[in-house]
Amino acid sequence: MKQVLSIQDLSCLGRCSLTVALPVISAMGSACAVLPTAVLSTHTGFPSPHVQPLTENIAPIHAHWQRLDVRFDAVTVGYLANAEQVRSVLPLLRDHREKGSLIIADPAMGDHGRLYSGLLPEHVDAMKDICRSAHILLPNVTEAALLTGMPYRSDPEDSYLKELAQGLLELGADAAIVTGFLFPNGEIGFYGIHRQRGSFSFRNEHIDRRCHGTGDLFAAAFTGGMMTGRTEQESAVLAARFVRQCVAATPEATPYGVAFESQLPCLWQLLQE
Ligand code: PXL
Repeated sequence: MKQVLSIQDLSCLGRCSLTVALPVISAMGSACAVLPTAVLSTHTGFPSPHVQPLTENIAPIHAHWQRLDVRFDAVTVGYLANAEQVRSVLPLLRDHREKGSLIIADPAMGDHGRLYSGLLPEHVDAMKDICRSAHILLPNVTEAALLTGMPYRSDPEDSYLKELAQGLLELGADAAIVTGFLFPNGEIGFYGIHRQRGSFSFRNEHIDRRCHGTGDLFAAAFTGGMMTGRTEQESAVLAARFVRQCVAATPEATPYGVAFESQLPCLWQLLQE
């Protein structure tokens, strides 16, 4: 059985980060270990959440795993609470990269052209170092623009996406997939580029229901797909189809996240196709 480590916050309410990664990666047949980097009463899309960073736990947990000689097939990293916390995750990522883990980074730090509430501009530079240690990057358009220094565009053309994705590869990853992009014809999709295998993209009917946590859901399903031996492109298509099914099953847009629970059995079916 494949072993995945998911490094991100535990938001007690609001279906994102670990509360999405654990069920999805498990349902796809991999064991999911967790490194909770902060506890929040809710994600930061709710007003004034209680935030307790757990930064001081990261190095001792890493040290214990080193003594146990723990290895993971993949290490995924998502939302981190502040720049200091981002920096504290780096030694663990570099260590596991050397041990042969696939490092997948979803540099979750903003949307709709802005940083998430509570994050400071220094977060972007720190996140660039995480991206330099990763094999695969999964940013949305906002995050890709922040990481590459390109302007954010809400209605970009293919040429802009291509430039964004190529700029991301310059950080050193093997592949970058810009997710959750709304095309001018109303479809939603992703644009990916692989250093050796070239570019790929995918479009889906867009359901106009602004749901929180779709990026986290995509990253989790993508990781689960990679652990079944699929390529980046195949895993991204699988993840995009799963996210769409989950959004379709969500009765209304609320900050409580995507109603993915009823779709977990369908995930198994998607894996059989
Ligand atoms: O879905 C990304 C995310 C994860 N974790 C926390 C967040 C957000 C986005 O707002 O606030 C705590």
